[in-house]
Amino acid sequence: MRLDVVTIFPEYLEPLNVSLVGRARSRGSLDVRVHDLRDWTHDRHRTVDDTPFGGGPGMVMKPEPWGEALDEVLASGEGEPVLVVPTPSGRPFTQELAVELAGKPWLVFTPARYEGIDRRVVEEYRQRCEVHEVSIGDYVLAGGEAAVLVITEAVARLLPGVLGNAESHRDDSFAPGAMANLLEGPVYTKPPQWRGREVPEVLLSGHHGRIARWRRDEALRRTAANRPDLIGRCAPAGWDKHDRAL
Ligand code: 6GU
Repeated sequence: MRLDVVTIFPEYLEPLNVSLVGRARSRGSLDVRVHDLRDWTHDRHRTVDDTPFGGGPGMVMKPEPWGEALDEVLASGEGEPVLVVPTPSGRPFTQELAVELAGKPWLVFTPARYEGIDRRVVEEYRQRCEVHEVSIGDYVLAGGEAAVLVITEAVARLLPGVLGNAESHRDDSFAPGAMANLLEGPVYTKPPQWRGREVPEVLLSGHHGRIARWRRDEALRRTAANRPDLIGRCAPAGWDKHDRAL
């Protein structure tokens, strides 16, 4: 998969050299290219923003540098690019959208600063390619770069060969399947006793059916406590059959 990021803070994307995404890059599963938006300005001050028409606070990113940058980036590869525009006004980023984006060959991110990008830019590129305006949650960041890191990590770990164990996203919270819409429960490793605290006995029992049932109960408890909004989206019908199969 190819990823392009156009930003006025290229150094903000340094974490893409680290950990899972960094490894995916050095192994060749990911081709990441970070571009400085100011390379497509032509004035002495490399201006990327201006005051909003209609008045109001803050500044708006000018359309011309974005247009020149995206024209050049989109022309630099073959295949269908998908534009991902991080914005607090976008559609919520979910695991479902992560899975959808992980199936695309080429993502182009346009993280903005200030009050956002002149609206005509999204309108222009909607006519040329698939565009997703995406928000990572109900809070406001100073810019979209952190959102690009979030989305990239969620997508990269779904790519074939990027996670060590292909099974490790089967049980993810929000993954489809029997446990869909339940948060993951607690996990334990050795030693079996630590500071007087025991690992729940059922996990040492070797009884896969009982373990599956216990994990589901814990997952339900956590979901009810932390995300009561998800409980209504659970499908309990398949649960017992799922447990007995294990
Ligand atoms: Cl994608 N951008 C900004 N600036 N703030 C956000 C966001 C994105 N998602 C949630 N808040």
